[in-house]
Amino acid sequence: MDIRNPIITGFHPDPSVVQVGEDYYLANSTFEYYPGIPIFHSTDLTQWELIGHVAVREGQLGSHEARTGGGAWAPTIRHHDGRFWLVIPDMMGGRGNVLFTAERPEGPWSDGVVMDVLGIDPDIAWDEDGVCHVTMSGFTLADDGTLTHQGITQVQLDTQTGAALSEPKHLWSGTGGMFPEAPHVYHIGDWWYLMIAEGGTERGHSVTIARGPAIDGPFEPCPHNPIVTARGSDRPAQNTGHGDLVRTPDGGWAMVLLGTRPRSMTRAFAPMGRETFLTPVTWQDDWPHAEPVHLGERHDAVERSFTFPSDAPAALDGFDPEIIAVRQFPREVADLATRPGWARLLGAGEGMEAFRPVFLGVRQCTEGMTVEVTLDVSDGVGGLSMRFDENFHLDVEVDGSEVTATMAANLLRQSWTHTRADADPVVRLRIVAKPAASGQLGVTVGCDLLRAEVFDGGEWVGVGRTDGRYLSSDVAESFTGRVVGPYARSGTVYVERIDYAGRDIERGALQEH
Ligand code: 6LW
Repeated sequence: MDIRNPIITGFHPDPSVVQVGEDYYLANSTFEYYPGIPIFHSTDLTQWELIGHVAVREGQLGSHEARTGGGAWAPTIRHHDGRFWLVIPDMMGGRGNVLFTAERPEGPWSDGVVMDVLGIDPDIAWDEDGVCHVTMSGFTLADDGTLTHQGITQVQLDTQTGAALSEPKHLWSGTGGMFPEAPHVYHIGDWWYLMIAEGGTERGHSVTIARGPAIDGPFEPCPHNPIVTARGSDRPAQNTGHGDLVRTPDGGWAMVLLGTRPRSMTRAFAPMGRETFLTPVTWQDDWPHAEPVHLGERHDAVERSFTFPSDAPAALDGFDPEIIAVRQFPREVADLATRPGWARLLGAGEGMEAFRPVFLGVRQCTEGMTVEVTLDVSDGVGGLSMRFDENFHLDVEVDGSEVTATMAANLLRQSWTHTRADADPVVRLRIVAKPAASGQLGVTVGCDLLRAEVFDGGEWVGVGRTDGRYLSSDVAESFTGRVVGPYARSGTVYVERIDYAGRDIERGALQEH
């Protein structure tokens, strides 16, 4: 298999995959962003196309109120009884663990049933008698509100009501790594397998597996656990773990899993957060062996233009399905009807520090990139932002002739201003991420160099520049990745277009730095 990892680029963590005939469908977590839970389609496991989302309506997820780090976490997608099933933890302000179903993978998906389980990362599977089992990273809740981790637990489920039909049963706690989570159960040959992630989703991440005679065990661990990890290695793909097994088109096996592409000499900073990778799996003595996850050669340039309304066939209310918004749907952020060809943003008095900013973004999906926006700021103040969350963002904002770039890294903040020579209310702004070499900014820049620029007097003028390490999942301690796009602070800001141009760096260059 010619694998060009990551198979799905930009922040797309916690992948789960299902095969139906010759088709594959894959789901990811989306946290506080809408539309929620993308569904991708492939016929070869390497080329994926976004075909829909599970959460496109109010009420399906609680992401409107999701706290930072919360929202739609790790899904499991399965096909059973002629239908698609997806279970997901909707955390920290969300609904809890929710079960969705759909006749077709692109949707529409159901409103969702909240399952009476206490845990995260639910898996859904049916035993030989058709009994539904939900397996999760389980918790118990004490009277004083304390949650205690219980390892991997399982209950039988009434799929109509979401009621648990049995007490949680402890199945396994892994091999001793922290956070045993992301369980999936499979019936392969004579065995039931329980595959999990452990070690935490950072550099210690791994996949381990156990097998037993029945869906609820007892499980014996694989003698060569972990079957996947990048820990202790200097591989360009790190954090590898949180996998789901699948048959390949030629009858073999593979695993989809999350990983990162961290940069710097120490591979310490991941600008795009966790992305989706693929690695081949072989079997020996009824145990799986996975290959270490390779980054692969990936030099295809990405060029995308987003206009309003979108001409994408699956456009959501006129918005390209790749456009995402924070704790609200793009349609709640922008109005496409007022001025044909423009998205209208109404500022609410706050910029990107807002819990629910007036912002539309696309994921950074290449190691180097330029995102440019064209805005009309005649009646408002707004700009372009590269966001991790409300505490970590780089903004370039226009207020009349003043252009201000601000890097916010939690409690640290630095601003630069530039006075425009041009008084044109239609203004072009861009943020450039350039995988950097030592010596830029006068210091060693180990991740990438971020530049915020305005088109002024016929040329691009730098407003501010900063070290991309501040906008990495490691520093922001974030489950997501960089998302870039226009926002409004106050008044009316019109957006004409968002242009993304990017490419990955040569692998040789990555080794060098
Ligand atoms: C996911 C869990 C995890 O549910 O992070 O660190 C959560 N581990 O597996 C969000 O990706």
